[in-house]
Amino acid sequence: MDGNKLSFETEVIHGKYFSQEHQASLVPPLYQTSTFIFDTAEQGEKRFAGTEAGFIYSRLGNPTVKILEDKIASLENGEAALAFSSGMAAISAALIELTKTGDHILCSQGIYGCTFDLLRLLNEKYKIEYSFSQMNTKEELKNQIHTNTTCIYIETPINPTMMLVDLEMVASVASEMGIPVVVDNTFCSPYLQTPVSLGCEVVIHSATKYICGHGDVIAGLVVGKKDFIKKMSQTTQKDIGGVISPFDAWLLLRGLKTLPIRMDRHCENAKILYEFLKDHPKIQKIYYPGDDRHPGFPIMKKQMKKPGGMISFTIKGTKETAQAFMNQLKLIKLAVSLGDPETLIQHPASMTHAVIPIEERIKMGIEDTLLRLSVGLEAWEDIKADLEQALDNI
Ligand code: LCS
Repeated sequence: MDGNKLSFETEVIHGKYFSQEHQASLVPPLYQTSTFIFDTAEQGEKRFAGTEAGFIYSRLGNPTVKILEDKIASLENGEAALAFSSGMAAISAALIELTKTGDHILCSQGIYGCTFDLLRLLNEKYKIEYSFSQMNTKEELKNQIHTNTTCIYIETPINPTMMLVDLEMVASVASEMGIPVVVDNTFCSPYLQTPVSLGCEVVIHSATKYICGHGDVIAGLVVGKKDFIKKMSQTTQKDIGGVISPFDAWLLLRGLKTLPIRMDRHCENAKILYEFLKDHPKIQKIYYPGDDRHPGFPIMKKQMKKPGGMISFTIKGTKETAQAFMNQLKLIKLAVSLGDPETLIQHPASMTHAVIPIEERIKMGIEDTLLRLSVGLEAWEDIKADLEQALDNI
């Protein structure tokens, strides 16, 4: 603990919640209301004019949602945050805020399928350009930044290939050129990685995943500087309107309290399962940031607290072999999403990344035999036994 800053494990429980403002309720209350009553017409006028603080209407702000936003801003070492109805609502609001017709977005060599589709949509409708970069060195990065680049967009680890990007390196190049770096921190959660501390300006989450942690909410978050967040709250959030419901914010506040202990368990289980899978004769390649043969291993050591709970691997054989393996699983659930208590497996080429044209998909390393495992919180022995029996049966 330094100064007044609480340790992460304490902050997820106590941080940014002031019970005296809420009838001494131990748990942040759920303000399940669409609108707020003004004392007078003049007060309503002042609230709309921004000359008096206070809630107006839940698309413009809600006390339960505000507690979540303040908490996530603090956990990410950011200044402010906004909560959205999905990760995609968060990403689209941030990208629309940062770009206009003719601008260029430089992306990591691999992004979630719907984020790719969003870039395509922005390109087709608004002529916003995009391209991909491995971002391996400063020189490579500098060469791929154009004069019209207004945003660098990164997933690290990349979904689903688990490749890593050196955030400090990218941020140092970008800041020299005055370009904001946006990081999708979904695979890490703020417990494993805080991009703002490495010089990145904007952090995004699909809060649907580890932040919720229970597989029962779709939600998104954006963290950034106060001015940026304020501007988004008055434009791309208010007017496009992809706000979170107070109940979902309440569920996220509940889930957040156990984020560190859940992440520790996800990471512990993943490490054990990686050890089992890495030399299995039916597995061709394995992608796990904790693997010391993984190209991103030194980056993982530098910027992540632990390697995370996600493992991808290719099965020897064909797409059909990979599907046959999935069909043999009994405990592990065949489902997209990640970060849930249940171990989930999915086939990116035909599921989460199916919208990406095959040439691009191959460049991103998404082969037809690639599977992505979101390691859950069950006893590792049971997850391992299920993987083992399914591998034996193909
Ligand atoms: N960013 C990343 C890295 C994601 O993996 C996802 C969803 C999103 C953003 C979008 O968030 P959402 O709107 O769904 O809250 N990823 C999914 C996946 O890998 N499987 O199912 C959804």
